[in-house]
Amino acid sequence: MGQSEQEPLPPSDPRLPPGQRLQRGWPVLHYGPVPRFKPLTWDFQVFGATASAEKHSWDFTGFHALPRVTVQADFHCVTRFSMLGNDWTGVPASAVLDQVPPAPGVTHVMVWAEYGYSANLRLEDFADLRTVFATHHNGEPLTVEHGFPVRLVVPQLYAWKGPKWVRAVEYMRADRRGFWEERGYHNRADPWTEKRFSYQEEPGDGPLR
Ligand SMILES: Nc1nc2c(c(=O)[nH]1)N[C@H]1C(S)=C(S)[C@@H](COP(=O)(O)O)O[C@H]1N2
Ligand SMILES: [Mo]
Repeated sequence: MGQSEQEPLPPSDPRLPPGQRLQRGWPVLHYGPVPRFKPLTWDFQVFGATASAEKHSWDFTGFHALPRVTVQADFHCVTRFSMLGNDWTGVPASAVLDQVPPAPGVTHVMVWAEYGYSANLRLEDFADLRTVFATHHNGEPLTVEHGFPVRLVVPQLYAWKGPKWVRAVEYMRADRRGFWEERGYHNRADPWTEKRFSYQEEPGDGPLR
C-alpha cells in the first residue's frame, strides 16, 4: 500500500496579493477618534496648486451633485487582511480633477481627513479611473466608523492610502509624506510587490526623510 495522500491545500485566490489573507466581516481600523459629522459646516476643499490658483470648495449638497460611479475592488490592509469584491459607490477622483484642474507641474496630491490624517498619492494613482471618494459600500451608506460621509478608496494600493472622513485634496508640485508614510510605512504602498515599510524604499520611491 502506498502512503496516505495528503489533502492538497486549496489554491489561494489569485486576487489575494502575497502575504495577505481573507477576512470575514469588515474590521474597523484607524488611528484616533471617530469624528462627528457636522452637516452645516462640512465641506470638501481642493487647494494648493490648482490651475486657477484659487481654492475650491463644495458643501455637502454640492459634493453629492458631482458625477458618481460604482467601482468593484478588493481592499488590502497592510496588517495583512484583505476583503475581496467590494462595490464602492461615490465620486471618482477623476471628476474632482475635471472640476478643479491642477496647475501644470502637479505630480502628487495629499488627501486630508478630519483630525489631520493624510495620505500622499502620485497623481497617476489619484487619477486612476478606479480611485473613488466613496459614500457607499455594497449599496449601503458608509457607517461613521468606516468613514461616513466620504472616504477615499485607491484599489491598487494598501488601504492606508484611503483616508476615511476626507475633507480636502491638496495639489502638490513635489511629493511629501502623509501620516503613515512619515511613521514607517512605504511611500508607494503597492500590495503586489509588498511595498509595506519605508525601510524597503529604493531611491525614487519617495522624498528623503
Ligand atoms: N482618517 C483615517 N483614515 C484611515 C485610517 C486612519 O487611521 N484615519 N486608517 C487607514 C487604514 S490603515 C486602513 S486599513 C483603512 C481601514 O478602513 P476600515 O476601518 O473601513 O476597515 O482605513 C484607512 N483610512
Ligand atoms: Mo491598514
